[in-house]
Amino acid sequence: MQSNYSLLKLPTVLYCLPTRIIGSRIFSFKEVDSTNETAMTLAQEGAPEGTVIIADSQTKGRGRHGRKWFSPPKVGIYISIILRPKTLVENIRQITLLAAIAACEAINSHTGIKSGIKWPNDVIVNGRKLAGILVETQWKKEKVKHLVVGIGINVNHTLKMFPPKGVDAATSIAIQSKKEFSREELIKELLIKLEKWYIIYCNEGFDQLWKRLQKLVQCPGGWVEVVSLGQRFEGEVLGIDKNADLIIRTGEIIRRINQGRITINYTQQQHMDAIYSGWQ
Ligand code: BT5
Repeated sequence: MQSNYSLLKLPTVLYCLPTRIIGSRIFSFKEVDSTNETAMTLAQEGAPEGTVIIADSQTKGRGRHGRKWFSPPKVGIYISIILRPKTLVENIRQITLLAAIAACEAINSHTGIKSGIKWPNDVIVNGRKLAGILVETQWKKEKVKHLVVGIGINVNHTLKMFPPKGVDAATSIAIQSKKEFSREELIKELLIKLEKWYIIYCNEGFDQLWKRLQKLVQCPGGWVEVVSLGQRFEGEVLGIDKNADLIIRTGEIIRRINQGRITINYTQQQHMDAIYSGWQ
């Protein structure tokens, strides 16, 4: 682990977590380049499952495919958790959705906001991004050795804090609820939810999570634009299948998407209105 990071005193609410695995060790930093980077290094050094890295800010917070995660101090949650599930690397999308469910549930129960999940890794509210998940892994012969679940949540940001470019359609809990919230309390809630779903996943597989997703996924019936494996197309979202793939229908063609980025263009109602007005 990089040694030039200064550790912060752990918030008291995180001392006695009612969890067995997640939060067994917590490292809290003032600033790191990326909590995922720090967690990956610790995991390689043999840190136990459930080790948590928290930072007040990140200088190189990252998203998928080299994208950046805007991580200013004092307002956001930047957290990474080391896990060692006995699973194949092809199931990583399931873990991303597991983390999205936990983040969504923690935000909703703690703040009263009604956020939802935008496949594969966003928590959104009113079409704006509130949180993002980045799962990174090391594997051997298709088996996961360890993985890091990175979660970034915009908690107390004001609109003015977001940079004019590079953070499309972002929002925060404070913007949505017109109220500030304790980041520490929210972290506690998040870790409890993560542990709950992780134990279910380890014991029973993806089934229960898939059922929960049916309530939390934002765009079934919606019309989306998909960019996946260099292809761009539009279609109607039919749902998420039990492999955590997104199912899209474009006319007669049904596609299963296992990676990519979607943009929600219409709600189901707008989609129906568009079809209806096309008939006139
Ligand atoms: C993600 O990537 O959404 C995953 C973000 C994961 C961040 C956490 S923070 C703790 C841990 N340590 C890390 O270094 N990372 C994880 P992606 O789907 O690729 O979305 C990235 C895009 O989201 C960017 O290109 C921006 O458009 C937008 N974005 C960047 N920062 C944002 C923010 N704070 N709020 C909302 N949107 C943001």
